[in-house]
Amino acid sequence: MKVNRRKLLLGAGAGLGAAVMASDRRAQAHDGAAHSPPTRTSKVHTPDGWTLPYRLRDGVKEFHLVAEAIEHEFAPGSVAKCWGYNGTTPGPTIEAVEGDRVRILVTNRLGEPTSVHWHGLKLPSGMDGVGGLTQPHIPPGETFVYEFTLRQHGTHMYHPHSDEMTQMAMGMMGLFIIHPRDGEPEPIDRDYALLLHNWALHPGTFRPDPSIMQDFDIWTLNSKAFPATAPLVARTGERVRIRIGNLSMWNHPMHLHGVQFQVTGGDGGRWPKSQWRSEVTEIVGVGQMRDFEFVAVPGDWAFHCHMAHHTMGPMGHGIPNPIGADQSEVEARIRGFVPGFMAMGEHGMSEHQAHVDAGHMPGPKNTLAMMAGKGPFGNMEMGGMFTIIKVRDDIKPGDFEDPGWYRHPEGTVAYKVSSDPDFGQPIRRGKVSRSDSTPLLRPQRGHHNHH
Ligand SMILES: [Cu+2]
Repeated sequence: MKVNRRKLLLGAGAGLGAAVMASDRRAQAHDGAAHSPPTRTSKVHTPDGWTLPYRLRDGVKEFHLVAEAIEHEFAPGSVAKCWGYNGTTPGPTIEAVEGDRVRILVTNRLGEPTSVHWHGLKLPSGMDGVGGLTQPHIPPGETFVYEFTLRQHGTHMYHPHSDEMTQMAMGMMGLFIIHPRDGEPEPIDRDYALLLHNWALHPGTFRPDPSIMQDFDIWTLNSKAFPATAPLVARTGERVRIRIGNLSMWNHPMHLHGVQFQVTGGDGGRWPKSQWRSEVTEIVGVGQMRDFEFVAVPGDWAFHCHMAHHTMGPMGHGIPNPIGADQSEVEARIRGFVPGFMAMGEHGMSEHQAHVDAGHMPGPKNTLAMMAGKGPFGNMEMGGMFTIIKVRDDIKPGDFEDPGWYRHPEGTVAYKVSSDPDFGQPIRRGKVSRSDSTPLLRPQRGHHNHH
């Protein structure tokens, strides 16, 4: 029976059969019985996420997505009411194999209509999920069925095409990964998938603001902000792939330390080997996908967006640039009416974290520190779209547990040779500004600093 159905579907002259089957499928979609037990094909590891199990019904892989409101934690201290699929943002990763026929039920448990667009997939126009254009929007409470055959492989995505701005801003998105039928050109030992996103969760509020166009303040990998992002673990010598999709509203130059990776695929699926190229930073544009591959070398390697504001937690916008400004007088005056006020930023922003750590700055409720992340050598002063690739010699296959901090071989860590700012005979050109320099180099001055 399975064979017949498949033949009907794939056969050329299946007109009548297809019509009969269409009604058959509708009936099946409505009856919850006669399922095979859920199966999980998970070759890809979605850090901080998961792969959606499917049920095999008459040779079709059947997935069920539920669009719904959820509670989500970006990192400890920052919780929000978001929208997602099956309880999470991003929604679960859908994995299947080239040639599979998939049926995806979508139940709408939101308060407004939705639809799902299968971003990058080749499919019949009526399965493309554009509400109003290719199908009616799915009203609240209803379940629609999408069904198509996968005729490609690579890294793809899914997201709503109904009130898209709001629903994506609230977290509705997921990865759709199709494995090649005939294997990989280079065998992959660790296959990771990350979805880039941005959020406008104003400090002290609990719902992302969908009206924001540029002033996003939380930048995430799989909806987690560093230091809450899971590390990507690998064993020395393993071939690692990181698939990256971008459903945020900014382009992200993703930068990997320690190795040159090869870009092996993009929006159009996997690229022929002759088109692979070595990079250390690759822009993943809005709505794009890229596949990075490299052979793991031991260490703790930063992997992050290179837009410096995207590796930050929420910060106050529109503040004057304090770098180089002596704020001691102003600070004393403001303290007169705001006890505990602390001016900062004179020497750069890194003192910010030190103040937060010292308890000087409790900050507003429900937000993240602007710069966070503790490393074995102190504060990392990073947040947002940042994680760590942790490569060790003794990681077992299939082990994704955080192995802790890297133990550097002796003599391989940068070290101190002097505490004197005037140390050595550095070669300089131009004029050195004393006002922004380390305080030890400054002319001594009292509390009242008149010009
Ligand atoms: Cu970025």
